[in-house]
Amino acid sequence: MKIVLIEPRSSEANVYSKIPMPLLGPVYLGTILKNRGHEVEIYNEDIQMPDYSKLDADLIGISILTSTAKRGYEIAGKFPKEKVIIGGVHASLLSEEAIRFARQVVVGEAEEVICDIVEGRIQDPIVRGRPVENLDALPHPDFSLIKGFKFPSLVTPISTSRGCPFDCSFCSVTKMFGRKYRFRSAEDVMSELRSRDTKSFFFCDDNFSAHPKRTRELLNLILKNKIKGWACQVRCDVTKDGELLNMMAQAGCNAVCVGFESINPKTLQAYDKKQSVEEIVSAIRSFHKRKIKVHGMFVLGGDDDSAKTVWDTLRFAIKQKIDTIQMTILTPFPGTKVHETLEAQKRIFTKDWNLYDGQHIVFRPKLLSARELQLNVIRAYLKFYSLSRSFSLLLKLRFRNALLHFMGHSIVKDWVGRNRRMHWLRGPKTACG
Ligand code: B12
Ligand code: SF4
Repeated sequence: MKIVLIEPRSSEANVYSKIPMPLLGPVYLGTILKNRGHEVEIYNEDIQMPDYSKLDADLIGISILTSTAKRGYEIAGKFPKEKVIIGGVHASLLSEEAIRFARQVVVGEAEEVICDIVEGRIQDPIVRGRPVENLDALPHPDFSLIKGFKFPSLVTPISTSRGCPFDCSFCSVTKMFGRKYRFRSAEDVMSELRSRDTKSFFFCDDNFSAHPKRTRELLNLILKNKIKGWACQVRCDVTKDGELLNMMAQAGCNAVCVGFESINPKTLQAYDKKQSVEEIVSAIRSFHKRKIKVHGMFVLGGDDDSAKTVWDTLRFAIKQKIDTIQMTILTPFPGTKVHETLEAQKRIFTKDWNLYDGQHIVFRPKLLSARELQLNVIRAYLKFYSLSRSFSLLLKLRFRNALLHFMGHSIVKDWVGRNRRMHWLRGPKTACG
């Protein structure tokens, strides 16, 4: 059978758009189907746009996040419904919506059901996937299936675990992958790392150091195999284990993405983040001491956040010398606690999923208007990524940070250009309208 899997582009450039990184879901599924003898092509629209007038296949599989859902439904509309299946985080959380555009929708992880669906043994419209218990049993994702994906790639994503025991109120991960951590063995991860033609790796696990013993084993192997230049996502609490942190630095970790979320203690509590501002400060110092760059991610717009919180966050980021930041506006993704609360309080004013990308405000905050929060976040962002700060980094010969700041500047400027009129703050829209 000929199968085409598609990852839709997001409606607007986001902070990461300059470094196209595919979601692993379609690549895992494509690899399984290829190994089964099917003919598979994967399109990531940010990497290569398919020519839809010529594209034909027996089955089209579309992977959607909330921010790419509308585009995904638009793509689905180009094909007869009986050829289309949809999966991914958004489809899993709102399967009743997604099924209007497809013959079948998969809720959750799809590796264990995909062949049965494609080969017609499962025919239910909404199919419950199953969490993969033995992640080592999965094939290594074959990126050559992605049209236009160049080797050596700039960065290759790799996943070594699934699930997260925390349950932060704004996050979709636990609803999608469950609260139980599942891990690949260090050996299996290492054999994947060794096989890749790439300049760097991004461990896209939600928490790379969730299982310190396994992480140590993996770091030892990475050290032995001299794999250099990688980044990962961690929580602040990793820095409490100085020895593990030393190993990460020695094993070539050059940057970490950390969900600091807020410097307002009340907001940290409301998000159920289970970390304090003191822990954030100490974590940044510990990373920097070991020359690991910090990408700090903040979520603004909790009920205790005011305009002052936005500017306090900016001052904090500059004072603590965080290398790069992402100032996301709280987004009530379907299925999250934040969504339930804001929906019950009738504070969500648009369900235009294109706006659910963390950069557009879609609900009424408590202590300031939606417009004020939006403007303050963008202005603070512009200050952080200002040209003067970028040039000053350049003069200090901090080339990597200077480059990222220039990129940040151009992305925020583009955003301002496109959103100057703040059209979505004027009238409500529906999910698919
Ligand atoms: C790597 C990553 C990124 C990368 C690359 C993302 C990309 N290409 O879109 C970067 C850093 C660029 C990024 C950016 C963003 N991200 Co992100 N990201 C991730 C992360 C950490 C891993 C993704 C991954 O590969 N997972 C592992 C694979 C195996 O899972 P999967 O792709 O979901 O696939 C499985 C199922 O969904 C299903 N499936 C998937 N596709 C299909 C298709 C078919 C046909 C079928 C049947 C089944 C199916 O089966 C797969 C195998 O089990 C996830 C968190 C997570 N744990 O998933 C967040 C996550 C996906 N991101 C999220 C968000 C919000 C964003 C941003 C909007 C904001 C931000 N954080 O900056 C942007 C927007 C990106 C965009 N495309 O518009 C949210 C999405 C929430 C939602 N409801 O949509 C997540 C879940 C994180 C979270 N904390 O909630 N992200
Ligand atoms: S934000 Fe991070 S720690 Fe919190 S639930 Fe999501 S993945 Fe887990």
